[in-house]
Amino acid sequence: MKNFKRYLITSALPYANGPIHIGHLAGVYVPSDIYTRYLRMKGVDVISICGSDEHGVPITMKARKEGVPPHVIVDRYHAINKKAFEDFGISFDIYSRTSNKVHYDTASEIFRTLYDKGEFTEKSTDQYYDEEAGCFLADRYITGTCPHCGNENAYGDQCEKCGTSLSPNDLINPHSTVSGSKPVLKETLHWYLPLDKYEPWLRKWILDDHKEWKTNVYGQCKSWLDQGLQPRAVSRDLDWGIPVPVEGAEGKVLYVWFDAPIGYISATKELTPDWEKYWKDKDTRMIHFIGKDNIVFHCIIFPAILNAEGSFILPDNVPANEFLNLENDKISTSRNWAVWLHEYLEDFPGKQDVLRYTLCANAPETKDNDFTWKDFQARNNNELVAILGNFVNRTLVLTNNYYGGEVPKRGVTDQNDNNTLNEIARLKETIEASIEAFRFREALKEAMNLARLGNKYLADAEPWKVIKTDPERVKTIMNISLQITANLTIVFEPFLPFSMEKLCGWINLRGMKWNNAGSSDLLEPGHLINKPELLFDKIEDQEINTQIEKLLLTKRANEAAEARVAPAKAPVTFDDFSRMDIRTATILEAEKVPKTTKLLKLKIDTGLDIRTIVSGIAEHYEPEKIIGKQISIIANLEPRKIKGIESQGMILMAEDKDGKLVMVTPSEKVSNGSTIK
Ligand code: B3M
Ligand code: ZN
Repeated sequence: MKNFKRYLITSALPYANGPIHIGHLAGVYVPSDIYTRYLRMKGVDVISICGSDEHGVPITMKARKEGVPPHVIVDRYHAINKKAFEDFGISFDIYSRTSNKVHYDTASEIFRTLYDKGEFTEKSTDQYYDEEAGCFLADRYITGTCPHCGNENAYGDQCEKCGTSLSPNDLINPHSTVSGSKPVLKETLHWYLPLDKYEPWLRKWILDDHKEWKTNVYGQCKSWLDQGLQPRAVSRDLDWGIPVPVEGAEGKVLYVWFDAPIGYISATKELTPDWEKYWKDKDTRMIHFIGKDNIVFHCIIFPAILNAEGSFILPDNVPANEFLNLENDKISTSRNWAVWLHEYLEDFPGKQDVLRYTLCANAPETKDNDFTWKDFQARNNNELVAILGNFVNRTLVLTNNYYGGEVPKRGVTDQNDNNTLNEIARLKETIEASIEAFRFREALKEAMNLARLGNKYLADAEPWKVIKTDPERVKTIMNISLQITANLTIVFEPFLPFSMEKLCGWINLRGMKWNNAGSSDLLEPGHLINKPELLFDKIEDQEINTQIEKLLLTKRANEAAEARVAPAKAPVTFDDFSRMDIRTATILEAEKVPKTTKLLKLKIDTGLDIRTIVSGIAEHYEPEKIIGKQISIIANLEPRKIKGIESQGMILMAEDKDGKLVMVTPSEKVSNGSTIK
């Protein structure tokens, strides 16, 4: 790799429309912070940039929902999120916001440069307009019926029921969520970035020159490029955002994905007057930390903008992560299915590192991953407490007991001592290589292996026994254990900054650099250490159960909110009910009724007889998969001819709010013909 003079680390600017949760931390901010802290310890010139993304429809939607102006929303969440990052030790050099003047100026200037160079194309299209509210409607502000599944609440950009992505013109019976009225099509002019024009350049820059990018990132870029890039509108009809800085663009603002990445530049300007050396010198290595949903914007659109502008560097790597799920379900703000950072801190005060550790150990680096509270507890109790905490504690307590806290001198070393000392140096190299490759899970595992090494060393050397027979030997053992401890403070600092800060205080060791790691002489003989406390505490089942119950309550509340059950029917008498002969039966044969889509012809054993029933379940069950299934039927329903076949009864099905049909099957096998009452 090229030798770079400095690093510019950016982390996706979170929308200031809600608080930060563990998915954000695991996907973007913990990895970017590990990497930044590591680079700082290496002593290289590095800055870490982040801030709030305060424009775009996500913000105006939230404001409309609460009935307040958008600035109220962004002020609130900017403050909350800035604090959450600080609380968790995410050590940005600046946490800026895209509503700042310097950002307005920077984004406008870049737009204007591209405009003056003739890099945009202009195009008029018909877009939905709300005549009652007097505004054009962003895709998310239009709902209507999905042409694919009939869902009446599909959005202009996507049907959340069947997952199809839509454009507003696809919706049947569209209406505006702003006023409820039926929108009309109206012509509007926008500026487009002709991505198709940059395609050959992007292909070379990514597919040839950046083969080292993570597979998930490279693969997504390749698939975008292979599909062919289209011109992309970089302006919107919206009343919240940065005005398009050209004549005749009243009421139009920059598309949020045009201005947001420029926020990295504006924030750097705000941070330092020396900003140009980070952005305009080819010796700067720029790295974007993002989640997978932001790949196209950071790998294709933003580079195309930077390239068109001409004076800026491009990212050298974009180590995007996949998504983190929570207890086997997608994290969702609207369903409150998340662990919010501020709530975590209330429930687990002082335990930021435990969360950082769990999220890194389980980071969705190559595929989506799951956070569970049980795993969180296990990582804490079995790894942080039992391995790292235990080793450090034994070492420091014994040093205090035997030598009044004074580091003893290492004497003659044996084979095991030498192997252990060599292993310290080797592990430092391994950890470093993993961090450099953005494989933080692996790096963390290797760091923990250093603590494991320490435990094994102590267990084999048994200083607590040897002290009685050979006190000289124990000095060597404790010296080596202390050197391991000192090394731990360095290699764990990027991952567990709060705990390592404490540990550094206990062993009185400050100002270590990354390259001090691997050394066996970090603590000089005679150096004084302090009295330790416990580095980590056990987390009890009770605390974990509280969290699991909290999620269970959320799940129930969501289910209740989502359930739209059919209204109750008029009461019937017991007599009415008992006139129905409901029984168990088993399906013997099943086949599609020719020339129909919904009907299956079933031959069933009712215990009374073998008979034929025609049932409208063909869209829900494949005939060959239901043979042998036990079902419930109404046995005395008057026979009916359906498509020329006599149907002798009806099978009972449960139908949910979405029209999904499932068979009502006895919970255990019973003999056919058993009555249901
Ligand atoms: N705010 C999207 C997101 O939070 C967006 C990132 C901008 S990075 C320049 O996922
Ligand atoms: Zn649909």
